[in-house]
Amino acid sequence: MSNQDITNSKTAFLNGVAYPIEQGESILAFSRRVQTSDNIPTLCDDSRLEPYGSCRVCSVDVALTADGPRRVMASCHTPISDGMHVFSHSQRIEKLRKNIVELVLSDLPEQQLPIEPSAHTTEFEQVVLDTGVTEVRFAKGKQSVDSLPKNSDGTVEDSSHPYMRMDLSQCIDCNRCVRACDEIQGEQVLSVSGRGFDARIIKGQDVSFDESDCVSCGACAQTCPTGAITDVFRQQLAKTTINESQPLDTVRTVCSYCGVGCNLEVSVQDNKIISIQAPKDAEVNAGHTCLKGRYAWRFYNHPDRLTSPLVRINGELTPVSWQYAYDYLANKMLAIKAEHGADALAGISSARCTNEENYLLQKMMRVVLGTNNIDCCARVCHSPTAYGMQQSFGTGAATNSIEDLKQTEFILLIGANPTAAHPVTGAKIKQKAMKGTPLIVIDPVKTELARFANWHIQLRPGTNVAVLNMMAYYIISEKVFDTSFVENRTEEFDAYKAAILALDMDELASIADVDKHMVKEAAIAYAKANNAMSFHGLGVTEHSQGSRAIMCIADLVMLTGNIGRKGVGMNPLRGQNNVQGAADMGCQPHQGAGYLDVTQAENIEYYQSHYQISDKANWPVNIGYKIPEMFNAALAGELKALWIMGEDVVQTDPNQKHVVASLSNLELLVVQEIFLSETAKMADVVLPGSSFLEKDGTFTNGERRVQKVNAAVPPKAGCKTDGQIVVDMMNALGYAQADYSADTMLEEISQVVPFFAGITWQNLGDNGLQWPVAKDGTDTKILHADSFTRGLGKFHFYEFEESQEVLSHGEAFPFILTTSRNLEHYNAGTMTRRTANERIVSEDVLLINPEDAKQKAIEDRSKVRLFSARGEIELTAEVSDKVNKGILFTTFHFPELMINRVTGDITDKHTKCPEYKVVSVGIEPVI
Ligand SMILES: Nc1nc2c(c(=O)[nH]1)N[C@H]1C(S)=C(S)[C@@H](COP(=O)(O)OP(=O)(O)OC[C@H]3O[C@@H](n4cnc5c(=O)[nH]c(N)nc54)[C@H](O)[C@@H]3O)O[C@H]1N2
Ligand SMILES: Nc1nc2c(c(=O)[nH]1)N[C@H]1C(S)=C(S)[C@@H](COP(=O)(O)OP(=O)(O)OC[C@H]3O[C@@H](n4cnc5c(=O)[nH]c(N)nc54)[C@H](O)[C@@H]3O)O[C@H]1N2
Ligand SMILES: [Mo]
Repeated sequence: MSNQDITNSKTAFLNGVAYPIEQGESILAFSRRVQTSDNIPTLCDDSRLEPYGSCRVCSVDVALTADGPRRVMASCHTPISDGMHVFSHSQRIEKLRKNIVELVLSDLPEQQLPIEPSAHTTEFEQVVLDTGVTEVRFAKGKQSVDSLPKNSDGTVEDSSHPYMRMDLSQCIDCNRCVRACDEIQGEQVLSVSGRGFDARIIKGQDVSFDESDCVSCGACAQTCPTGAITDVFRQQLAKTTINESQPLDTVRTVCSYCGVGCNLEVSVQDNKIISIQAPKDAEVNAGHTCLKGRYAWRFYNHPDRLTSPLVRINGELTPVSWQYAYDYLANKMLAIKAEHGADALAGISSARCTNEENYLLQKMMRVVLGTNNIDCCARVCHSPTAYGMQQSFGTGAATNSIEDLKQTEFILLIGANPTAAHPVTGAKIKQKAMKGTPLIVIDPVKTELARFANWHIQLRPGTNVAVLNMMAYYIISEKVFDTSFVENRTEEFDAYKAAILALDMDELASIADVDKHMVKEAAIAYAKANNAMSFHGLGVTEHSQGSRAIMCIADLVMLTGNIGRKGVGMNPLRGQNNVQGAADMGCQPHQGAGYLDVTQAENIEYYQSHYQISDKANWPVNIGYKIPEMFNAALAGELKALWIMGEDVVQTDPNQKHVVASLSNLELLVVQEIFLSETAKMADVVLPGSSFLEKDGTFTNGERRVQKVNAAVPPKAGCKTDGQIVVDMMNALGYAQADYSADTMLEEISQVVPFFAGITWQNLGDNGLQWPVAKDGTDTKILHADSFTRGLGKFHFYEFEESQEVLSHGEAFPFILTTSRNLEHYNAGTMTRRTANERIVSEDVLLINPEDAKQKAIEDRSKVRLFSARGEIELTAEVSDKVNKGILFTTFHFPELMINRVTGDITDKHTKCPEYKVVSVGIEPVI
């Protein structure tokens, strides 16, 4: 752009050339945005952190006119302004930079100078190179290492952490690690102790990494410019495996743990993964992940990986060829279909697998085999969210995007523990709360975010409907609801209002064990906020009144008009990396790909014409089995064959004894897995699939964002992508399906799923697109902007009902157990238990209130017996005031304990989602 073209906009000059400036940017940000070759070097800057201005390497000359007097300013700190002249590489600036870098070097242990550029140059070494420093002219003074505490062998390294190592002799006091811990993760584990020359970074009260409260997100190691904090594995490999002369390849992909959908940058050499970091330009996670995404990936080439198809022969799972396995399966499945009909077969797909793989599995069940018996883990997770939000709004997915947290002025968090389960989003919520955004937490447990809440409504598990109705009561009776929104955009309000106002607040407060004044204050504050976002999790859904509680949240959102614009909305924190996608792709028994009701004539015709079905009599027209119904049907002998792709139902479904009995009664259990999970151990045929690091496809995160998954390494020897396995099987069953390829599969999906219309592999780009995506490729960040998908939003009233679990078993088993997850482990734990996360957390522990512990003579860290009407387990108790009297809490990650031996058969009335969150149990010490 010439100087004349831009005379109308605000401009500044960089080394004599004019560029337009943007409101509020610093000189550094300006110079990086206009991208000249004159890079300004920096040490303490990280674009994700607040400007710090301590290293002064980014200094530039600044003048008001081209020839005016110049002043030296820190570019990271100084705002650019109209007409400013910036000189980034004047002689005196270059000299200043050299001096600074030499001073920094003089403080560090002896370095080899000049630095040889290599493929693995650190950020600091690059600055040394860029500033042209080839020698240090200053005398070596007292070394910073001199003042560091020493290990017994005289070294200064802290190697207590499985993933990160700290060597402060390499520290240049840029404080990026401290700021990353504060500003990105919000953990405040790192700080600076001492002053001047003696200043050094400490963890907690100057303890080792493993003794500190570090949550191992790795943000410090990722930002450290020198290697003072490094990834252990990367460092080990540098000494052995990595070829230093060869640059590492990097592959961008999406994490396969939770539904946040963090982008990952995988560094690879010779088909081996060297490290994983978070790309800074990722819209979802902007250079941040939790320890699972960043570090818990070495399961991918663990020796326990399955590497051959296995068929049970004479009672033993025996390695066979793929062809043998396919022939065996095709014969068996076709024989079962011929004898018992297509509905004697069922499939469970995997929310850990790609959209394309999920789509293929439901296609195999519906199109090739002819049954709607297909479901996925959304059943045991957020099926009530999908159902409830469909009833209220017409679409069962998050209405807004996580980036809206930037705009919101109020947060309502119900039954979700995102600092453990969705850590990158959890950290964002925590940052907001720490900076003063009001927060309501409704949770029976004092979660980490509850500590930051203005109102922690610590209800009894199972009483959400009571508390949410109380909130609605106060919002209506205090007349703080949004009358115009209610009038213009909703229906059935009058009946709802009458029912709510007839409720007795004292009765509900006593049912839920909450203080009605606190509920009132919180409800009014929520209603009065200009823009409030609500988030919810399994503490809402996994209940007998799960779907109803969802509709109660939707009622509150409509009452307060918090829908249809930025910074508001109803946002389920979807669980698995691709649970949103698995349901979108039709892995549900009542809705096909794109959520079309499978029983409606026009939808049946739609699918039949897409799949060019000639034999229309064989097309399934009835709703298939939901997962709990599959187990019941197997037990009753009606279901004969079950195909499970990547779900460990034996460990994760409730009432394990019942699950095992059901699976044992099948004629054929097929499991597509990467490990011999508890379920795979029971299978007749096991097929070795591939992990997300070994395949292409797409995952859809909890904000409807479809993102590209790119293979970083090829499938482990002997394994195939899950998509290819299903394709092979479809062919073996006599259906011609082309080989698995992400882009052609996506093309087929975009023709069937209406809200994928404009999605192609090419146009997904790095940051994906949020559905619905119109044919022209326009995506949607906010749903229900001008009208709801169903037209008007619909109010629903439900009265609180006590769970049948408590009614039937509460007397004999007087404690209520609620089960959740911890940060370090993921669901069945097949993956995280095969990483060093196991060194950080190695068992499920049971939290018990101090009063209960005393009364039951249970000591902290002692073994207890936990029993219910279904079964019993023994585990370690931790005495904790995080739970109220009468409430127990644990996780379900370790098969040695198998917590689902004690959980029960009660399910949500509308969707059959299990009630994992309310289990009547007894407890006693093990003597
Ligand atoms: N580290 C890690 N991350 C994960 C997972 C993992 O296993 N480990 N799993 C992933 C999956 S599949 C999912 S679905 C998500 C789940 O993530 P979340 O939805 O956060 O699920 P949970 O932690 O099981 O439960 C959330 C909260 O509900 C509370 N709760 C229990 N009963 C009630 C109740 O009656 N009312 C209310 N209001 N709250 C209640 C619990 O105390 C808990 O704090 O996490 C995903 N992310
Ligand atoms: N007590 C209790 N139980 C619960 C819950 C609870 O809160 N409390 N929560 C429930 C919830 S929300 C959920 S979603 C379920 C989750 O239950 P699951 O879906 O059973 O749990 P995951 O550990 O995610 O298991 C997925 C399986 O897929 C395998 N896998 C991973 N990647 C791939 C792949 O690419 N291909 C193939 N073929 N396999 C792969 C893993 O090895 C693992 O065995 O657990 C439920 N169980
Ligand atoms: Mo889940």
